[in-house]
Amino acid sequence: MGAVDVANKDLTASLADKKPKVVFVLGGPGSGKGTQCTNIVEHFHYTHLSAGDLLRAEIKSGSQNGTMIQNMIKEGKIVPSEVTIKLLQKAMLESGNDKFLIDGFPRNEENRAAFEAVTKIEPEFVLFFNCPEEEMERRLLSRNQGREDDNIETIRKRFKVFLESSLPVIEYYKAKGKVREIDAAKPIGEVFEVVKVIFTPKAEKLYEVVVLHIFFEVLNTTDRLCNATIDK
Ligand code: UP5
Ligand code: MG
Repeated sequence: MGAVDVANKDLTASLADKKPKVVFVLGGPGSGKGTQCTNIVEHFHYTHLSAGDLLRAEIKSGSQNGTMIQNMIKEGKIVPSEVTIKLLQKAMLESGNDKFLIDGFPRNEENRAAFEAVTKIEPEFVLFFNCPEEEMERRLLSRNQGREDDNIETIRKRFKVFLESSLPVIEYYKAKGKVREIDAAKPIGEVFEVVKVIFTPKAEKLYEVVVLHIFFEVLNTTDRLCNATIDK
């Protein structure tokens, strides 16, 4: 066994010890994955790992894979699973947290199967931001963050890859009852209201219902007492 294999095995073993909770955040380019992940982190204390951001950081770091990654991103193509999975594993281990939003991954069936096989982690659920292409295109063309893939030619390629390769992953998890689909065409705040309900623990939701019920009971009783006093 080579030194690289040993290092990979160590990564996997240490991650398995952590038993992390993972939510995959999927949706087309510009559907709002990153924007909503930032909100979720603030409210629910997850660690946000954007596979795209990790790959872009890898380019910047001058790693030996940098040029290959850069070329693939420019073409809207999917970077080989082993590269992305290693970056995700490393980021998960380095974080002190055990709750992760994995944004923009898995992007194809091979990504999905490789992640589960290597890490032995199954997502708790999959958040799917569903947004029409015209809206996503409008958002990407007005983003202005200097991303090399935010030009109309690459955007069209990214849409094609999403439809052909990434949607089947969402269908796979749908068949397992794991997909929470959200209408992502709405304004940011409205989308987050729906997201919030999905992340709020059941016990907390029940508590809110009980509190509301008690509140209305008290209101009713007060109303009845007032009416009774007036009648007297
Ligand atoms: N915005 C957001 N929500 C809005 C709303 N509700 N209403 C109005 N505007 C809204 O949002 C995009 C823009 O829209 C922003 O300006 C925002 O303010 C506005 P953002 O939250 O950034 O959308 P997001 O879905 O994150 O878009 P992004 O472009 O990041 O998605 P991609 O999936 O295309 O990009 P990613 O970085 O994940 O991947 C880039 C490339 O890396 C891929 O094409 C691929 O080549 C490579 N890659 C891999 O090979 N493997 C991987 O696993 C991951 C990436
Ligand atoms: Mg993003």
